[in-house]
Amino acid sequence: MRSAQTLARLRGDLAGVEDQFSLSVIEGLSKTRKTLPCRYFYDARGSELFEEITRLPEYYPTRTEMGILAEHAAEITDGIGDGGLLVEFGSGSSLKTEILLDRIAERIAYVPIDVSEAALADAKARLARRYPGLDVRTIVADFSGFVALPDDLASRRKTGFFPGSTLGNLAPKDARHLLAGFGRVLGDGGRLIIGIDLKKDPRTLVRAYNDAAGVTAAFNLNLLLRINRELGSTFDERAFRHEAIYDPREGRIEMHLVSKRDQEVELCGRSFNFRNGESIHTENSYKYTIEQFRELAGAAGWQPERVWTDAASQFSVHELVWV
Ligand code: AVJ
Repeated sequence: MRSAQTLARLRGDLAGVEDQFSLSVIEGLSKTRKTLPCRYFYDARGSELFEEITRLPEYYPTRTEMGILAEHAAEITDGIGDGGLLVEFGSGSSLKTEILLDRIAERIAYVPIDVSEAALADAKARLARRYPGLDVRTIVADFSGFVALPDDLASRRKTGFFPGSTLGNLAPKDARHLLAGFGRVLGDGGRLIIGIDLKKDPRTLVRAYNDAAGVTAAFNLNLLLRINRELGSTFDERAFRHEAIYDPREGRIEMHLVSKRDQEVELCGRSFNFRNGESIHTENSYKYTIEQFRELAGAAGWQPERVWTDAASQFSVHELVWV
């Protein structure tokens, strides 16, 4: 563990490095146990590889969640209500949302929130064609901060939508804070529909993050290529291998990039050393039981209501109310 002082000194050294990406990469690689933040997986190539992951036979979450949403769409959209507001946190392409919009588009307003202006523009154009009666109000923002909803819609009944088990990337404490933040955005009486991956046989979990075709490996290794391209570093991606392990104590899948040999990498005028077998921890994906997630939601200030799951109990979709 590094002391707060060491980190503060490191930040001081980084005074000249202004952008957030290089800052977090340098900070992560300077730790005794090296890390890289998983939010940087999603450049153009990474987003393409993630799309490919969602279609893999081993990666059950996406298709299972979509099956649950489709099967229970009537109950879920009942909760949104006529004249309601559907607020999606990190909406991306808004593809899963269509399962709900198919039933209620002309009776609600839809507020997709995403950091990518381009993704929002694409989604808005597609939705306008598909649902001419839908009122779409895009907001370019990072959903981890407070987002003010449009003033003229303030009195509407509000439902947040956060599918994909994206919450699983956060440690429980951070997950609790994010959930509480959603509550503050949606306000009293607000609802949240959230997709959460469930605990299961570790072999099934590990296979989902270490597929036979090697797509997840390419997705993980692409992070090094992105860092080379955007920060001018000298990573040789062939000198690292993808690893996915399940930690039953933490209840999480961990993805790592493991160095295949002793090596040195140059980045922003610094050099970083990797021992043979040393890992860079690139992602956590926490898994919950239904009860564990309801407890976490409760600790964040949400009242758990209905929960829907698939026949094999692989994935869950929860309805929460902010009281
Ligand atoms: C989109 C964050 C939910 O953790 O399952 C897929 C990302 N990483 N395969 C997940 C991911 C490796 C995914 N989330």
